Order: sequence, then structure tokens, then C-alpha cells
Amino acid sequence: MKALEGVKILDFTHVQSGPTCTQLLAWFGADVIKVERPGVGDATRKQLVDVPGADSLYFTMLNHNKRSIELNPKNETGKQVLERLVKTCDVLVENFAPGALDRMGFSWERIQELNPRMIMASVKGFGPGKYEDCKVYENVAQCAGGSASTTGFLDGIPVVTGAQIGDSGTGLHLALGIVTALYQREQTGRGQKVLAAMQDGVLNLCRVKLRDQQRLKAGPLTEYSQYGEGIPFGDATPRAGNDSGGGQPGRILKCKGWETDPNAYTYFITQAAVWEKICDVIGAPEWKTKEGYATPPERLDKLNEIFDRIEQWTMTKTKFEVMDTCNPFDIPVGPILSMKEIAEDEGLRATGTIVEVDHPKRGKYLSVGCPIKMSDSSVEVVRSPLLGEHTDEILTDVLGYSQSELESIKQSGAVGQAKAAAE
Ligand code: CAO
Repeated sequence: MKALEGVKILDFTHVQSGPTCTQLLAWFGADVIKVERPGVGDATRKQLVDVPGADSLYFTMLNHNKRSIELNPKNETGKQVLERLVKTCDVLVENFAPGALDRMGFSWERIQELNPRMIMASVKGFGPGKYEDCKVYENVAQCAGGSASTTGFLDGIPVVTGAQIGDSGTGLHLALGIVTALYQREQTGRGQKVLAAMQDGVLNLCRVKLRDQQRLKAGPLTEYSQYGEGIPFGDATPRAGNDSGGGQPGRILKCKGWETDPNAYTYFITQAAVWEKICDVIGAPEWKTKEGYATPPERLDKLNEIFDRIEQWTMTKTKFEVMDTCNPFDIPVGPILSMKEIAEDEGLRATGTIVEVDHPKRGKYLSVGCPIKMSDSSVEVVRSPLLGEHTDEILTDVLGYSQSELESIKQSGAVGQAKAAAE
């Protein structure tokens, strides 16, 4: 049995944020029914296409373990089918532009009328307030949530990160909201509305920078490299390059091969507790007793010199040799892994963090597996559905329509023309 077995999700999500959430719930065992516009489907099916005629990796990697029904709720029959889905399911998840669900005739009030136990979960760009009606994409959220202003180098422009903290990050937040609401429903018998705003999700992940914003009032942020370099602070948390956020100085340093390999680098933290071991490992034992080098505060104005010296050592080793050498001494280091290296990592495949999936139209491809491992609820990643692949079975097996009703629903145009062929 899986953790969320028996939970039915009406998945009205598209693009990335919502689908991340419902894919997680599907991995945990929920029956996720993805409702897609007939003949069109989730826009990402046709975005960044690499295999002509097949769903894109953008779509497939966000929609595993789901079933797809083509359904147009703007058609009268389609509306009735959607009403039956609302009555049958436990959770409705959506990330349409603000107001789209209301325009379809499915306001929160209407949903509660149809099914008081329904949990209605939404991703929106912003929470209530002056921007609540805005459409929002990943990088907008990274900027509005405080991430971009605090990412990058002091002398450069704000930078967005490759980690999709606005979309996938908010999807994760929403998934937690949903399972929490399901838990509360056990006690109250009632559903509730769950909102995860992308700005809020990004800020939640950037909280250390809001911490630093407040610390600025008490004086300069001494663990930031600019302090040791004598550069004054302004009135907002600055960009800190690759400084480590936790107060222990850290930098990205070159390793053997950096001249030709853009990822021949290591992250290196001069953790105070292992300072003496660092001195020994890099061949600078004199620092252990040298005046002005013994304690972390004394070293703050010497970080450039210290990291330059450490880099002289890391440049003699590959990033993996640095890891192998430093790990036994508890010196925190980490190789800068390229996506190529990650894709080929046997360990990640062994744990199911990276999985190979077979797809009838695109063949084999790699995807991320479930990043959360549970001892009593295993995850088997199942390929994403073709558009409308499960329309018939959802109408009959899940919603209980008879064959003749199925035919008349099809005649009405509510579910599109043809059932996609899997093979
Ligand atoms: N049948 C018929 N119509 C359907 C349908 C279906 N099965 N599913 C959706 N639609 C309609 C909606 O009703 C809506 O119509 P109206 O505008 O007439 O009400 C329309 O499709 C498009 O919805 P949308 O406005 O959400 O889509 P968009 O591509 O214009 O905007 C996005 C995309 C992501 C910017 C917007 O949905 C949004 O802001 N979502 C919330 C924030 C979010 O999740 N952002 C992250 C997305 S991942 O990068």
C-alpha cells in the first residue's frame, strides 16, 4: 500500500508549479486525474520539443504517475462531468491565472456546495493584495520573493538561480498544504482552501536573507566577504557571490582541469572547528600558530589570501580528490557537479533519485524520481499519460457513466474527438 492510496486528486494544473505538486502526490499513491483541454492539453506538451511528435521532456518529467482526461468544462456537458469529478475527488489542485476557475463556473463557494469535503489547492503568483491578479512565471517569483536581489556578485546585476524555486518550490509547499488539510479533514470532516503564493514560497526559501536584512541594523555582516574587503554595506541585504550563508566562510575554488572544464571547481568551507586540519591538509601548518590567523574573527580580513592559498592546493587535485581528501577530516567540501555527471551518477540511479523511463512515443529518457524516500510507501515512476489516454476509463470506472452515456458525452464534444493510442 502507498501512503496516499485512496485519495483522488482532480488535477487542473499546467506548466510547472502545479504539476510538480500533483506528481509528488501521485508518487505517494494518490490517484491523480489530470484534466486537459481537448485536443490541446497542457501547453508544456508542445514546448521545448526534442522528439518531433512526442510529448516534450518538459511535460513528461512533471506528469508521471497521472491519468489524463480531455475535458472542456466550458461545454455544458463538460461542466456536468466536471461537477461529477468534483463530487468524486478529495482534492482539486489548480494553478490557473487568478479568476480562471471562477470564470469556468467553479468558484470556491460552488465547489463547497458540490462537495463540502473538497480541499481546493491553488498556486498563484502573489497572495491577496495589489498584485493578486497578476500572472506569474518562475523568474518573476524569484525576483519578487527576494532571491534575485540576493543572488549574484556584489558588482553585478541581480541573478536568477537554475533551481526552480518559484515553480517547483511552490509546488512542494502546496503539496505539504494539501496533505496537512487532508489530515485536518480527518478531524473536522470539512475541506478547505489551500493557497501557496509563489512570492511567499520563494521568500520562505530565502529567509536567511531576511534574517541578514535585520542584522544590518546591528552593524555590518561580518561573515560576508565584502566586510573583510572593507566595502561598506548599503541598507539592504547585498549579493554575496558564493559566500556561504551560515557564517562559516566558504568559496568556490578551482580544481585540476579548470582551464578547460567549466565545472572543475569545488565548494570549500573553512569551518572553524576543523581549521587546524585545513591548515595541515593544504600544507599551511604555520597558520595554526601564526598571529592573526587563529580565530575566525581574526581571519575575516584575510579571507582572500586564505582562499587563494587553499585554491593553490585544490588546483592540484580533481574536485573528487578534494572531496576524498577532505571528507575524512570533516572538512566540508562539495564538487560542482555538472548535469552530465549527475545524469551518469550510478549512486543516484541506485536510490531512484534519477530514473530511466520508457515512453511509447519518445523511447527511453531520464527523469528525477521522488526525492523523498519513505520506508513504507515505495515509489515506482510510471511514464506520463498521453493526452486523453484515460478519458474513457475515468468516465466509466471512476465516474460511473454507462457506455451509452459515454457515447453521448463524446457526441457533445466535451471530451475531444479521439482517445490517444498508447502504442
Ligand atoms: N478546457 C477549456 N478551457 C480550459 C481548460 C480546459 N480543460 N483548462 C484551462 N482552460 C482555460 C482557462 O479557463 C483559461 O481561460 P480564461 O482565461 O478564458 O478564463 C485559459 O484556459 C488559460 O488559463 P491561464 O490564464 O491560466 O493560462 P495562461 O497560459 O494564459 O497563463 C500562467 C499561464 C502560468 C501565467 C497562469 O496560469 C498563472 O499565472 N498561474 C498561476 C501562477 C503559476 O502557477 N505560475 C507558474 C506557472 S509555471 O511557470
